[in-house]
Amino acid sequence: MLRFCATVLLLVALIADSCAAAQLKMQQMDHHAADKDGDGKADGGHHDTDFDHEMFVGKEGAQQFSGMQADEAKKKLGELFDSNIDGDKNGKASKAELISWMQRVSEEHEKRDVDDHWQRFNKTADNQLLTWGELMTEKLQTALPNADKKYAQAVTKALLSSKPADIVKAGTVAGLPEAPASESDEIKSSQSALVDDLVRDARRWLAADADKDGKLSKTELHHFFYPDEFPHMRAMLVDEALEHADKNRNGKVSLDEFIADMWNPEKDSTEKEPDWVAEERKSFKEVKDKNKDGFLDRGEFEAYMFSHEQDKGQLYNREAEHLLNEADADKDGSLSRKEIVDNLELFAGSAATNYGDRIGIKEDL
Ligand SMILES: *[C@@H]1O[C@H](CO)[C@@H](O)[C@H](O)[C@H]1NC(C)=O
Ligand SMILES: [Ca+2]
Ligand SMILES: [Ca+2]
Ligand SMILES: [Ca+2]
Repeated sequence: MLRFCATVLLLVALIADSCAAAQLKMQQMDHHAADKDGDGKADGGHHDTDFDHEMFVGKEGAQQFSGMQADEAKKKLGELFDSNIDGDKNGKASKAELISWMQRVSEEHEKRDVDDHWQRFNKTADNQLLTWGELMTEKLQTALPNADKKYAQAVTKALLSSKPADIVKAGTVAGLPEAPASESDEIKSSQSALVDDLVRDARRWLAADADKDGKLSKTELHHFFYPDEFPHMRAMLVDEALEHADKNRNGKVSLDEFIADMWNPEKDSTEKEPDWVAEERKSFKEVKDKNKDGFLDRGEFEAYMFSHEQDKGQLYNREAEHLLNEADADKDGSLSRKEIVDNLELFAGSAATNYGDRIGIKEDL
């Protein structure tokens, strides 16, 4: 159920407001984290329609659709079906076609996201290389505290003179000044988030720099932003997730650490432990902890993170099943053009679905 993403991607999301990738993953993660019983619906029966829309037409597509009138949106969805979704042109989208379509949507989204970043780094050609300093320059555009000028200058200096290997080794950024006592709590906590963020970036940078020339090519940058799809990024992801889960830093994850990593109610909360947590406890003991020593060691943790169940292919598979469940009116196991267009709200949303909200927005503008 992609729950390892809770570990990995929560952290990613801390980072980068600029990282659309992380945001999408976060939503995937949230979506499934809310669906503990795996029926494709968030528990309580409500399904996250934004998630469906992003899976089916992509984030950018969902935005486009949301600006359309229903009839225009239906026309566009039908065209999409004819030109792209129904690969073999038999008038029906099979489960395999749905999956392959969603994969393409995701690939295109990633490509656009990497292109966007490339442009933000002021790179004009694909064969250019990105330096760590340029990454830091971009980071400073959003991360820089604007309250105290001297402090901001010191942060700038520390970031621009930092080196990824040093950051990973030290677990922090050398020379990064303490936020002045006079600064707001917000700035202080954003500084500690910045350190976490940079440690993570540095680790990803080193793993992504496959040819070890100290710079990232555009392909390497893709691996930097979307590490979970590339085998050579796997060890780094395990390090990252372990760092988060293994709170007492003894190199293994206890049952308590494992559970706290996914369900961590407030101290004085009266929230009752949900059933899925009990199931996770059971699965920890019976499945994940293979040698039954009460801990997940690195190998066991890695096996869990990259188990079949967590696989991206499984995500598409579940989503295709969910869409079929919802929209396959004649139960022939595939979706006709009509079945898709009739379910516009399921696949892409429309102006009609939350008419009130959208009108409100338009009037404000
Ligand atoms: C890109 O160029 C703009 C304008 O010259 C500059 O302000 C910005 O800092 C540059 N971004 C990076 C990442 O170097
Ligand atoms: Ca390189
Ligand atoms: Ca074990
Ligand atoms: Ca059908």
